Amino acid sequence: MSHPSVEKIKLESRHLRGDLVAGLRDASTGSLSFDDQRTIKFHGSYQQDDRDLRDERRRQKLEPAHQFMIRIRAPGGVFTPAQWLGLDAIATTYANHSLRATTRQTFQMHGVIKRDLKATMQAINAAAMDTISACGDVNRNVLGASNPLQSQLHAQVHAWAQRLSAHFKPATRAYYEIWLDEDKVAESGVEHEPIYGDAYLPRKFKIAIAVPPINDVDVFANDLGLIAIVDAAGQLAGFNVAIGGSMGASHGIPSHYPRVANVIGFVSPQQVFAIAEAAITVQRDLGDREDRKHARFKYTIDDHGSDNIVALMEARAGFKLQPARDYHFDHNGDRFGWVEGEDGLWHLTLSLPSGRIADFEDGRLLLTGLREIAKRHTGQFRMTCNQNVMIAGVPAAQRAQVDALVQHYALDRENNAPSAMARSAVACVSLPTCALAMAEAERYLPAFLSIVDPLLGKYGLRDSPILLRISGCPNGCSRPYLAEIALIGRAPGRYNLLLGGDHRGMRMNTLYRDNISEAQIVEALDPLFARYASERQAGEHFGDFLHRAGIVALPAYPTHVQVAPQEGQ
Ligand code: SRM
Ligand code: SF4
Repeated sequence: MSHPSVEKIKLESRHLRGDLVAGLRDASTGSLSFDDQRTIKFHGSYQQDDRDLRDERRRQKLEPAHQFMIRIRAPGGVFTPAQWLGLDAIATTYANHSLRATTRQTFQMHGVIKRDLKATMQAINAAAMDTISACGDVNRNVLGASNPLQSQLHAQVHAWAQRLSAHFKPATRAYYEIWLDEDKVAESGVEHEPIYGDAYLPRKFKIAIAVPPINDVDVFANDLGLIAIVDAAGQLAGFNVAIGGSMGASHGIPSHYPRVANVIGFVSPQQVFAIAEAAITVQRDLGDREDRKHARFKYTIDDHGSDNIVALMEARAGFKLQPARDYHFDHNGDRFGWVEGEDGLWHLTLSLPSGRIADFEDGRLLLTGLREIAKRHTGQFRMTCNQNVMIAGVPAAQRAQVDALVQHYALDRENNAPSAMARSAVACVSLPTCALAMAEAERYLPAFLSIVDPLLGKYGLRDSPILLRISGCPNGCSRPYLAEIALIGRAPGRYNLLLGGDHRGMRMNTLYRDNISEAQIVEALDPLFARYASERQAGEHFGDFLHRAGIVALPAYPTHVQVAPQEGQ
């Protein structure tokens, strides 16, 4: 059966309403119609099925075990303890008893069945959160640095993430009508989407704000990156603007490639909305609406030429970009353990196993432990873009109480993980819920680490912060192309091995071995670890070493960040 194109579905959805109300009421199936499966993404949910059960259900002639993933909109990734407890209660009532911290600073819940979907959405709303445009062809969750050291700047950047998220929220009241029973305010044509228009964007659009020297948001992996520039007094002077980052790729299709964003200039805080709106509307108007694999902003930029796109953005914004300001990134990972903020409050970053917060069968009670902290905590929870959590804003006097709970519930990979690599490793969700997965990722990470750890130990590299990222397919949800070592799923048990990203999120890695097994991965890494251990220079990171030693080639544009002329150049 042929299906209408996503463009047609969007246009005919009456501003994202589709037939969702009727589809949700239909008790004869656990599924939604093809069209509504596309429409519901804009409301922050994906229809999935448990792929572990697929074959068995097919054999039994049953429909797939349909279920829904729900993603929270959380610009800047900040949650109050009350919101945390709300999410915990929702996950244990309606979902699969786990919360999944994502690489975009928010939570997903898996396993919600259609019958419970509306009640789940209402519970999320009652807990003062929503899921609007967490997925779909719109601006997605806006990332903001979680850097705890510069508390004042964090607050400002967080406010910007909130503002941008609110500004680019679709205007339609569809979400409120469908999920919260708000009176119907509009039928077709009555409502107006001032930024998106009736067909929304050709594809998803992502914005992130980084605060140098920490690139914890991987700002260059975003369609629009803002790099906070601080003046001599430590105040926010404005932002360098970077455009055209995105990780998605396909095996064997060279025209579908990952790309880092390039820095195109500087804007003052007063100019941020205008330049962001210019980027989004240029992409709305010029983006490819025929081929969804070629529809991200990066392709619009590469097809039309970066200079032309920048000129168009400037014309729409009504001003010229200033020359980019000087900035420097040290690293793109999280810093674990306690740090004191400028305001004298303390912040504890805990390393979570691929972001999965559950009570595991092996006895680790992460969900329970973090719930106990949330019951007592008076500050915030800040999610990082590396699937970790920060217990933020803890008065010095309350640190011991938090420490005791962390220890009691063994909440921290920091203490439990044998290697620095294990602490910072990121793996996407992949199987069993992700429809696009080709190989395991989250579920494979512990097994892979248990094999690589002895290897690191053999060469005295357990304390070396080598960045490992695994994705179950080339879409790159763990941003694997920016890792020093990446595994990208090809088929069950088989991966591409990519090497040589830097530790600052500014240089992508390159393909080292194609479609290999676990044994072959280990065989490939062993001699490289040996050489790194004996030949590295002081402070040299693994990815940089691989380049200096000529083991991987310096990747060509667009695989490393290019910067427009900076002030004074
Ligand atoms: Fe992603 C699709 C999970 C961050 C690039 N991503 C998916 C879907 C929804 C699969 C699908 O379309 O059916 C995955 C759901 C799996 C599941 O069962 O939950 C999924 N993506 C995730 C998360 C949960 C990964 C994680 O382990 O944390 C992240 C949720 C982010 C969030 O909270 O909003 C997630 N995805 C990313 C990132 C990283 C980022 O944004 O910094 C990327 C790379 C950056 C980018 O956008 O290019 C990413 N996801 C993709 C793509 C490739 C897009 C492309 O333009 O080619 C797809 C496939 C698609 O859209 O067709 C995808
Ligand atoms: Fe699924 Fe692929 Fe994204 Fe992993 S990278 S969550 S397998 S789409």
